[in-house]
Amino acid sequence: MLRIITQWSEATSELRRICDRTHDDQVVHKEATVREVLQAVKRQGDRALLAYTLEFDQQELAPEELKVSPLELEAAYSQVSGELIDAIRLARKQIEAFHRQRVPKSWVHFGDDDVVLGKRYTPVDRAGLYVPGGKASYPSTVLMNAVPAIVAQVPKIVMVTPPGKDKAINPAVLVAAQEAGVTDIYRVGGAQAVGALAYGTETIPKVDVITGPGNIYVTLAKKLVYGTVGIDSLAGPSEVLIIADHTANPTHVAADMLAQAEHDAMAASILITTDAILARKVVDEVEQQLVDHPRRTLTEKAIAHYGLIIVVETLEAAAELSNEFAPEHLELEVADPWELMQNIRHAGAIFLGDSTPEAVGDYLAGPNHTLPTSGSARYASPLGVETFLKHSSVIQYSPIALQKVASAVDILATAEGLHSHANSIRVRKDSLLNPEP
Ligand code: HSO
Ligand code: ZN
Repeated sequence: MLRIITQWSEATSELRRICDRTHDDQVVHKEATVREVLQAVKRQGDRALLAYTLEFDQQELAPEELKVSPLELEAAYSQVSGELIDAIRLARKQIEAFHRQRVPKSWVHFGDDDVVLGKRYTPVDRAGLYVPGGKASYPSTVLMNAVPAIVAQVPKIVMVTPPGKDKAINPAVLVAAQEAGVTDIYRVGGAQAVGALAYGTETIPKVDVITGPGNIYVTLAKKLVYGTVGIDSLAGPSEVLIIADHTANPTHVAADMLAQAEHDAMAASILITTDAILARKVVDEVEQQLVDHPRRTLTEKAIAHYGLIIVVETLEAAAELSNEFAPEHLELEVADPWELMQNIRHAGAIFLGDSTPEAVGDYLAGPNHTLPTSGSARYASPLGVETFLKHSSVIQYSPIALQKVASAVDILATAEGLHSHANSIRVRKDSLLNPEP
């Protein structure tokens, strides 16, 4: 059922179809609902949150239940295994170590005549992390969002996540949040949670930046509140593109394609290979590994609609197609992945060689797993410490330095018809002519 194609024109049109898979017609209709939800949260605060939680999540909360209690946070530890806690701790440590490397640092440059120029980095005051509920409630995603915010030294970090059955939240998510250092957690999800973070309610503080993945309603809500707050990105369904040559292992390639497909019925798994025999082996392997897959229906759906194998003549051609697609995840399963990487221009994360499956990066290699999707790797980067920082430009001129540029500023200001701009230079004439020693 995995299709193999060999025609270049078919390959490019199929890649375009897969890349554009999120732009469905229903979005317009959903956007109207999301606007309504956001408006209600803005006007009615907590009351709207509780009403939508009842309507969309079928959970009836009292206002004081919106915030997860210290008791529930503590209890989460007894609901997960010791080995999961250890694995979460290892992942946190490695993600933190990676994100601590090359945190952007403030700098100043002292030029001639005491011109001082620089950049001053400061964190946002408050960050809000969205964590999905249900199937996609991942502790790894909590770490990938919270740890960079902690490293950026954001003073207040809050998390929102929808309540499941019996108002419960996945205990592994609660453990991961605490291990990362987040304890202000609110039991609310969907567009209403994004509205709460953007506008603030009686219980939930307004934040400056909202990060984290979610379903289409969450994504549309993030898009609509952008401007009131900052956001990380608009996450689409996950995707992997694997470039493989004759040295690749078909069992491994198939496993990695399925690891992406099992995320979502709209996830994309693409193989571009120079080896037609490998292509056929991967088709068989995928079939075989699907036989007793616990998420078979969903995974099969993803493979059927957005699974694809393209056979090309050369690795250069494979890289060209990959650059067109700009995948979220790119695996280079070839004899010399470093050499091939020279040809890669657009990808969210690049995994080199057979012993680097995407899963290692999804969990604990250290780099972030929140990556640009749907072709946005052409212009965007992974979530990082920078997502929670901004910088101010720093400028200081001495009198001598100002004197040197005074007439140029005057001329520019006059040319723009901005009298007071010019005047702000002229009124300093005295101090410019008689600079302090
Ligand atoms: N591959 C997903 C991240 C993830 N995988 C979470 C497992 N858990 C998107 O990059
Ligand atoms: Zn994954």
